[in-house]
Amino acid sequence: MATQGNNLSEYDKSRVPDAKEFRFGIVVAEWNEDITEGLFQGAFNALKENGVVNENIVRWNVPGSFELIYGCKKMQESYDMLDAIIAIGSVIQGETKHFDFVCEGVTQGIKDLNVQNDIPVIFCVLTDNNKQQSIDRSGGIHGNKGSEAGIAAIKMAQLRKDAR
Ligand code: DLZ
Repeated sequence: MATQGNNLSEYDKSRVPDAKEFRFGIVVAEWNEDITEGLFQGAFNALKENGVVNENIVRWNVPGSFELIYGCKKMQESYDMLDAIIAIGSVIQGETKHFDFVCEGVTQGIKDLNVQNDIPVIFCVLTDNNKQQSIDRSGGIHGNKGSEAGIAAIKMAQLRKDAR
């Protein structure tokens, strides 16, 4: 039997719904591109492994994590047939307070989109103290948070369908 474990990053992959009929959007921030591309690959692969076809995955890029809010909002409006959207970004602590403002803004912004609109938006934004922590979580020794976001998107797409 699969166990949850103490590590919250461990999703139970045995209970992922079949996703072959679902459609997903992925919005990717270009800031810290090496990290966000790793996250994108993790999310994309997780969707494909669970039956999603290429034609049912749409990707948009935005400049930085702060722009994920507007990008996801416009994607919700432009593609109302989507079942879930994944917002991918990487914010890394610098010498100024910009880190705090971007993290706060994107977190609240994505939260607002989930409250106000019907297509769930999955929060896949790394907020790390240094680049190594981001590398470790985007396909490194601590796995890939993009993969977890892909699984979360499928589960939320199923929840939305069941709740109708
Ligand atoms: C300006 C900025 C800084 C300093 N750091 C990051 C970061 O670590 N990760 C990220 O995704 N974006 C960063 N940005 C850019 C902002 O997200 C945004 O693109 C600009 O403030 C313009 O709105």
